[in-house]
Amino acid sequence: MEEQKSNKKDFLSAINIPGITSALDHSEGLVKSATILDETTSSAKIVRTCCRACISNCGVIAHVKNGRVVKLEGDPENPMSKGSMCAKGLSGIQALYNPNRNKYPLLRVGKRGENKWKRISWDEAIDILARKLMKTREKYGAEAVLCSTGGGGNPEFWSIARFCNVFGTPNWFEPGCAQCYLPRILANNLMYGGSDYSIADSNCLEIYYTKDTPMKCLVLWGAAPSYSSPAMGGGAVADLRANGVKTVVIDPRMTPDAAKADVWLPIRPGSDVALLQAWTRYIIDKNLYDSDFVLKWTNLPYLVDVKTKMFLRANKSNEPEIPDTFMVWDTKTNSAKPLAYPWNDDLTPALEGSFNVNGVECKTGFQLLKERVEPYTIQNAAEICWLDADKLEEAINIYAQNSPAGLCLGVATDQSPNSVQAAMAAVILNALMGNIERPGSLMQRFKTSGVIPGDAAVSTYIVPAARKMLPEEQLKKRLGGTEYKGLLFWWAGHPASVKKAILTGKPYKPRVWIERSGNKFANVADSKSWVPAIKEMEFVVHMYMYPTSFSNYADMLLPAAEWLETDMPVESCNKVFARQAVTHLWETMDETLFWSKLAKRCAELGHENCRKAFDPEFMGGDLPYWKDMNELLNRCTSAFDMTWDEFKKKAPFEFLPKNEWKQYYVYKQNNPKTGKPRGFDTPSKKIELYLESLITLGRTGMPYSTCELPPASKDYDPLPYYLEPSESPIEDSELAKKYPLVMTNGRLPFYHHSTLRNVPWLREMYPVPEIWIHPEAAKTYGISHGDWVWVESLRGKIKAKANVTKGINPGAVYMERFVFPENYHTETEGWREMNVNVLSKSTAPYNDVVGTYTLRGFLVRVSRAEDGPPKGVWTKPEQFKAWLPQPSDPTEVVK
Ligand SMILES: Nc1nc2c(c(=O)[nH]1)N[C@H]1C(S)=C(S)[C@@H](COP(=O)(O)OP(=O)(O)OC[C@H]3O[C@@H](n4cnc5c(=O)[nH]c(N)nc54)[C@H](O)[C@@H]3O)O[C@H]1N2
Ligand SMILES: Nc1nc2c(c(=O)[nH]1)N[C@H]1C(S)=C(S)[C@@H](COP(=O)(O)OP(=O)(O)OC[C@H]3O[C@@H](n4cnc5c(=O)[nH]c(N)nc54)[C@H](O)[C@@H]3O)O[C@H]1N2
Ligand code: SF4
Ligand SMILES: [Mo]
Repeated sequence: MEEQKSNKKDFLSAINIPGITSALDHSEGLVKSATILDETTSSAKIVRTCCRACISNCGVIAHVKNGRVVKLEGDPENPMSKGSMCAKGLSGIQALYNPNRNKYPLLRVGKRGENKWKRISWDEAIDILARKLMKTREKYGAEAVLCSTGGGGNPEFWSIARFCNVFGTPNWFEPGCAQCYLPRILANNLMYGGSDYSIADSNCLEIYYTKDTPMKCLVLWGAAPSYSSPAMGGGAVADLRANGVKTVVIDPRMTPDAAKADVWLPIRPGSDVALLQAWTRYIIDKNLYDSDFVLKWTNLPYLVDVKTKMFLRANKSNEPEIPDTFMVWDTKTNSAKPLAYPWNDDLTPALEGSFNVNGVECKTGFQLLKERVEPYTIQNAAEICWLDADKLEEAINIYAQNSPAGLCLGVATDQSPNSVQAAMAAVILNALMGNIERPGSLMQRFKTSGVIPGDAAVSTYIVPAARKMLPEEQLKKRLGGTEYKGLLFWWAGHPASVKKAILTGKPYKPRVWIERSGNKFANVADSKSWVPAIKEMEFVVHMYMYPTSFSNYADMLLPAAEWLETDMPVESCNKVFARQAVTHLWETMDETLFWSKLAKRCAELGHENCRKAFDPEFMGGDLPYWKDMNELLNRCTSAFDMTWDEFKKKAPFEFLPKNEWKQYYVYKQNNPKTGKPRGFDTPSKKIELYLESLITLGRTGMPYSTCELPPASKDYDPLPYYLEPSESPIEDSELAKKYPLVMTNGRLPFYHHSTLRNVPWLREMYPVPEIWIHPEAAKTYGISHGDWVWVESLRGKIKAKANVTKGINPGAVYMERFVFPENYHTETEGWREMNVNVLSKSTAPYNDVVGTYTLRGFLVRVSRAEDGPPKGVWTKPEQFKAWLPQPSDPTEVVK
């Protein structure tokens, strides 16, 4: 306990929230954490590792004494975190040694929710579970097994998809996915084939060597890296600003990044695509775009058959390296002509216009885009988005007049049914200005190390998803899979369709559920609506580091390892690092191993595909399952001709010098097979701003499916369109009378999703969630700063503490998801009290491509609560003492 006290001062001085502290000082090392060494740790063993308390992978130096971690500090060699760590990471010791950790596998003995368990061995647990899975498969089909994972922070996201593919169930989901990142990476993948533009997810590797980039302007659109990527993106953005990069922030709230922006646009939540369209219209109208790049390297000059919505083709290619030949309108000869890839100087293709080609009505892609954005004048967008028209125009000009620039989306636009369209519109805005693959732009195809062998869409995880293992007939049974084919990019299911199937039994009923993440009730929309569904399940397993509210509904609890107990290679720009276990506690297990053990037991019980998944010959190029972690890790580090042990000793090291790793203008590189420029990784080799492949995806599942699927109920739209939120303050005046405020959310720097509410240091800093409300609105509803308030939507009612601030759009309110471990075994179960997902919406409309539901931008009302905080909730520092680490805990010395 004393040790904890003495370190707390260091902790508070070390936490890094760049915007809150001095943004300008970041390069000088807010957390040049070497300075926080003290005498209690100086004789300790030093272990170099990487944090994983959120989706970043900050470099960490752990101090270990007698096998016990006593201190954490940032690793200055990490090119992205540069020696910084945030509050979440620095409090890792309190998470690791938390007395409430899941320590052993447990089997329920009392009634569900009674919290009575018996300890069993891992072998027993895996055997019981494997038998249950096999029986379910035999009786109802493998599809009756449902798995779910956390997206944010699970170090091995794909291990669950892999198990499902091998076992034969198409049904797993993640509460992020269509609500997080998928819309963005899908749009980037289909439109140009490279990495996306999302700093908040610790991407955009262009920005980390901040002195080298010629970037002049950065637009943070619904992204708050100083909160969501404090030690990495937040720090880099602060350094860029210090170097003179202009910033524009589009966010309903005055975040630390907004506070330092050249222009802040406090947009109405959920209205982003209207604003994106207005930016496009303005840039086209005023001829601000890079016309040479647009003409030569995007597909906008190609002619589209207005009726079929498909491009006219002079011929089709069967070679993946060689694109089809498309038609353009040649203004010199006034006729349609094929344009041989990549360009023909003899032609003068029209960028805009409508033409008749042999009786077929055609328009260029550019013309269709121009018509699409036509309604979104500055004035209209200002009205729709509740913004000041002059500020809006100023913001566009800052972006358009300061190239090279980057326009970055965060997760905000992923969280409404208009998600994929926002992601597409942002690619369009980057591409129109030529901000792709040039120095100073966010969208790049830099080289990678090969240490991450995955076949997965997102390659920060070492476990590949083994998609081909899922039989075609099983893929066709994926709940929501036919309608929302964009999910195929992540090979995932649609949560709302899964819930419906459990409740109705149609088209069939999932019966066994393995869940492996934090508190699901905090992360899924309309969380109350899940309760009857969970109760329907015959068998529920929860695998996590701690029990959560979800554990109340489980029949088996499995103890997962904390990041300080796990091993994994980590890539960071042009360097590789080793996350290495610094200790092992109780009987916790790295999940990367758990899923292979489960597959092995199923194989022993007669599951043929599970057996084959261990056979290197059968798996061919795909990674076979591993009997232990060393086998997997050795395979990964073989990319460097090293064993994991050798790698651990050598790491960190550069896998390429900075200048070779950063490759710009990849599209201009010669492709030796064709003798032509390599182009972009799209069917046309051009940037596909008119996204024809979205139509193909909706009709067939290609290019992501392993077989042709039946078409979705309607074609996906190849151009972005604006969809007004279904609970609209503008169009539904009856509803808006009852629920007048638009609710939104955004990251808290102290927590990662539902996690860490059991960490004393963090709960002391932010014990209960605040609702941000503008003084005008607060006055209207009789609320003062610090009041307890009720917040209600059509779906439920929760409490929050009022933060009355001018830093929010007057028509909007903001609060985050929150859970209370101190209440897990009470009536409210710790998730019903102050969790904004009690209010959010999981019913239609869904995004047409990926099925996104409404986490942000729905309507609420607020009123003063006379009776103080919810029952049982802890707010005082001394209350958290119960969660302090116990010095007597067993600890294994890792050699
Ligand atoms: N209203 C609203 N809802 C939201 C959001 C929002 O902004 N507003 N955000 C959405 C987004 S973007 C996301 S990504 C989701 C997040 O939803 P989830 O990912 O379900 O969130 P958590 O389960 O809280 O976080 C996952 C946690 O898993 C833990 N973990 C790490 N390693 C392991 C492991 O090996 N095994 C197990 N079992 N667990 C491990 C980590 O603590 C990690 O933080 O929530 C979504 N829900
Ligand atoms: N501390 C912490 N860091 C995290 C996480 C965490 O839970 N905690 N989660 C990780 C994950 S999984 C993700 S996806 C990333 C997300 O990282 P970010 O994209 O930065 O996520 P948020 O802070 O949720 O949302 C960004 C901003 O969008 C604003 N916003 C809300 N509604 C709207 C809107 O309608 N339009 C616009 N333009 N802006 C809006 C919010 O006020 C917020 O400031 O963060 C990652 N990092
Ligand atoms: S940002 Fe914080 S929690 Fe995330 S990896 Fe870095 S130190 Fe850990
Ligand atoms: Mo996320």
